[in-house]
Amino acid sequence: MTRLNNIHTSPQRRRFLIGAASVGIGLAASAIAIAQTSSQEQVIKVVASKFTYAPNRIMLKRGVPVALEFTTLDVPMGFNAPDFKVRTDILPGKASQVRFTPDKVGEFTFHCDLFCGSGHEDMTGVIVVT
Ligand SMILES: [Cu+2]
Repeated sequence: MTRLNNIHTSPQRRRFLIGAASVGIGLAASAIAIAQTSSQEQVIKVVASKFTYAPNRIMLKRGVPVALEFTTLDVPMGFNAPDFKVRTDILPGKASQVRFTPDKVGEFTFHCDLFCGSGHEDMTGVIVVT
Protein backbone atom coordinates (compact mmCIF):
# COMPACT_ATOMS: atom_id res chain seq x y z
CA MET A 1 0.00 0.00 0.00
CA THR A 2 2.73 2.42 1.00
CA ARG A 3 4.70 1.36 -2.04
CA LEU A 4 1.81 2.21 -4.42
CA ASN A 5 1.42 5.65 -2.87
CA ASN A 6 5.10 6.26 -3.44
CA ILE A 7 4.74 5.44 -7.14
CA HIS A 8 1.96 8.00 -7.53
CA THR A 9 4.12 10.80 -6.19
CA SER A 10 7.51 9.62 -7.42
CA PRO A 11 9.66 11.69 -9.82
CA GLN A 12 9.40 8.80 -12.35
CA ARG A 13 5.63 9.14 -12.34
CA ARG A 14 5.89 12.91 -12.79
CA ARG A 15 8.32 12.46 -15.68
CA PHE A 16 5.93 9.96 -17.26
CA LEU A 17 3.02 12.39 -16.99
CA ILE A 18 5.08 15.22 -18.54
CA GLY A 19 6.14 12.87 -21.36
CA ALA A 20 2.53 11.84 -22.03
CA ALA A 21 1.44 15.48 -22.08
CA SER A 22 4.20 16.29 -24.60
CA VAL A 23 3.04 13.49 -26.87
CA GLY A 24 -0.49 14.88 -26.63
CA ILE A 25 0.68 18.37 -27.58
CA GLY A 26 2.70 16.90 -30.45
CA LEU A 27 -0.34 15.05 -31.80
CA ALA A 28 -2.47 18.19 -31.55
CA ALA A 29 0.18 20.14 -33.49
CA SER A 30 0.20 17.44 -36.21
CA ALA A 31 -3.59 17.62 -36.50
CA ILE A 32 -3.39 21.40 -36.98
CA ALA A 33 -0.69 20.97 -39.65
CA ILE A 34 -2.89 18.49 -41.56
CA ALA A 35 -5.91 20.80 -41.32
CA GLN A 36 -3.84 23.69 -42.70
CA THR A 37 -2.58 21.57 -45.60
CA SER A 38 -6.06 20.44 -46.62
CA SER A 39 -7.45 23.99 -46.59
CA GLN A 40 -4.63 25.29 -48.80
CA GLU A 41 -5.52 26.51 -52.25
CA GLN A 42 -5.01 24.00 -55.03
CA VAL A 43 -3.82 25.22 -58.41
CA ILE A 44 -5.11 23.58 -61.59
CA LYS A 45 -3.66 24.49 -64.97
CA VAL A 46 -6.12 24.61 -67.87
CA VAL A 47 -5.00 24.94 -71.48
CA ALA A 48 -7.47 26.39 -73.96
CA SER A 49 -7.28 25.85 -77.71
CA LYS A 50 -9.83 25.97 -80.53
CA PHE A 51 -12.40 24.83 -79.32
CA THR A 52 -11.71 23.00 -76.15
CA TYR A 53 -10.28 23.18 -72.65
CA ALA A 54 -7.82 20.62 -71.31
CA PRO A 55 -8.95 19.36 -68.92
CA ASN A 56 -12.60 20.03 -69.74
CA ARG A 57 -13.73 18.18 -66.63
CA ILE A 58 -12.37 19.75 -63.45
CA MET A 59 -12.74 17.82 -60.21
CA LEU A 60 -12.98 19.93 -57.04
CA LYS A 61 -13.85 19.45 -53.37
CA ARG A 62 -16.45 21.58 -51.68
CA GLY A 63 -14.82 24.07 -49.29
CA VAL A 64 -11.32 23.69 -50.76
CA PRO A 65 -10.13 26.91 -52.43
CA VAL A 66 -8.91 26.60 -55.99
CA ALA A 67 -7.02 28.74 -58.46
CA LEU A 68 -7.63 27.86 -62.10
CA GLU A 69 -4.71 29.04 -64.22
CA PHE A 70 -5.39 29.46 -67.93
CA THR A 71 -3.25 29.71 -71.03
CA THR A 72 -4.25 29.54 -74.68
CA LEU A 73 -2.39 27.81 -77.47
CA ASP A 74 -3.86 29.98 -80.24
CA VAL A 75 -6.40 32.80 -80.14
CA PRO A 76 -7.99 34.88 -77.34
CA MET A 77 -10.65 32.90 -75.47
CA GLY A 78 -12.83 33.34 -72.44
CA PHE A 79 -13.68 31.31 -69.37
CA ASN A 80 -16.99 31.82 -67.62
CA ALA A 81 -18.37 29.72 -64.75
CA PRO A 82 -21.56 31.59 -63.81
CA ASP A 83 -22.44 29.24 -60.94
CA PHE A 84 -19.33 30.44 -59.13
CA LYS A 85 -19.46 34.01 -60.50
CA VAL A 86 -15.98 33.83 -62.02
CA ARG A 87 -14.79 34.72 -65.51
CA THR A 88 -11.60 35.79 -67.23
CA ASP A 89 -10.18 36.47 -70.65
CA ILE A 90 -7.51 34.02 -71.76
CA LEU A 91 -4.95 35.79 -73.92
CA PRO A 92 -2.05 34.35 -75.96
CA GLY A 93 1.32 34.59 -74.19
CA LYS A 94 -0.25 35.38 -70.83
CA ALA A 95 -1.48 33.29 -67.90
CA SER A 96 -4.73 34.37 -66.32
CA GLN A 97 -6.39 33.11 -63.18
CA VAL A 98 -9.69 32.81 -61.40
CA ARG A 99 -9.91 31.87 -57.72
CA PHE A 100 -12.90 30.65 -55.81
CA THR A 101 -14.00 28.17 -53.17
CA PRO A 102 -16.76 25.83 -54.34
CA ASP A 103 -19.58 26.06 -51.82
CA LYS A 104 -21.96 23.53 -53.36
CA VAL A 105 -21.79 19.95 -54.57
CA GLY A 106 -22.79 19.03 -58.13
CA GLU A 107 -21.88 19.45 -61.79
CA PHE A 108 -21.61 22.97 -63.16
CA THR A 109 -20.86 23.94 -66.73
CA PHE A 110 -18.38 26.56 -67.85
CA HIS A 111 -17.97 27.99 -71.32
CA CYS A 112 -15.99 30.30 -73.55
CA ASP A 113 -17.70 33.69 -73.69
CA LEU A 114 -15.30 35.35 -76.14
CA PHE A 115 -15.98 34.57 -79.79
CA CYS A 116 -12.95 32.60 -80.96
CA GLY A 117 -14.14 31.25 -84.30
CA SER A 118 -16.66 28.89 -85.76
CA GLY A 119 -16.93 26.13 -83.15
CA HIS A 120 -16.79 28.57 -80.25
CA GLU A 121 -20.35 27.72 -79.25
CA ASP A 122 -19.29 24.15 -78.41
CA MET A 123 -16.41 25.24 -76.20
CA THR A 124 -17.66 24.07 -72.81
CA GLY A 125 -16.60 22.03 -69.84
CA VAL A 126 -17.80 20.81 -66.46
CA ILE A 127 -16.72 21.54 -62.91
CA VAL A 128 -17.54 18.57 -60.70
CA VAL A 129 -17.68 19.36 -56.98
CA THR A 130 -17.84 16.50 -54.49
CU1 LIG B 1 -14.73 31.02 -77.81
